[in-house]
Amino acid sequence: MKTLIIVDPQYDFMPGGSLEVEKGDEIIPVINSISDEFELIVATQDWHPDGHSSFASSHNGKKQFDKIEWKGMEQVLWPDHCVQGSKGANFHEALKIDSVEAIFRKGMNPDIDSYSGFYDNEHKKSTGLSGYLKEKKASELYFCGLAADICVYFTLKDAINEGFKVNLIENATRPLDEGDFAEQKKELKSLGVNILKSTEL
Ligand code: VGL
Ligand code: ZN
Repeated sequence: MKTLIIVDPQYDFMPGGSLEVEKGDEIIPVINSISDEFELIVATQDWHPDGHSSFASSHNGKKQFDKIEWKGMEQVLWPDHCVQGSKGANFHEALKIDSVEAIFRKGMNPDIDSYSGFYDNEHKKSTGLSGYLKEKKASELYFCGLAADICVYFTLKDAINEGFKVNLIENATRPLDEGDFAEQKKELKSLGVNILKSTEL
């Protein structure tokens, strides 16, 4: 079953948001234009408590985008973003959500970040997305959303490891860092990810 997964289409990742992705809002009309192609549509939502450990503001003397060692892993310190119940955590209002069947939230544990829509960054806790997709017999997954080089990238890698057929709609995603994303696309292709445009669906 052809399934669309929309990663974190939230205001804080849009221009003007606290962790804005350049031209991030341009993906919204593209996603709206392709939703009829899919039998199942789900979304993920970054959903942090106030004072989350991934926020620079939670660490004395640290600046936004500093990197620290946290629980044995490298952690980028982000601006406060997608705080539960805040405007920035909401989906872009122009996104057609009537056909989104389920929303998988992530990043609620204050001590651990969660880029992927499937697992936290320690790979300890599942969001339930994989089991949901398998129960729905959703074998062919198409991904879009923000940010291409962070949450979309880690979601794609987990999707491959979970055994799904993985596609990335490249004009329905935007990266924080174009250079990082260019490298990641090479890696993803070598792992079997099909990268296509929305017009090729
Ligand atoms: C994201 C950084 C921190 C994302 C979420 O959705 O790409 N990036 N939290
Ligand atoms: Zn986050």
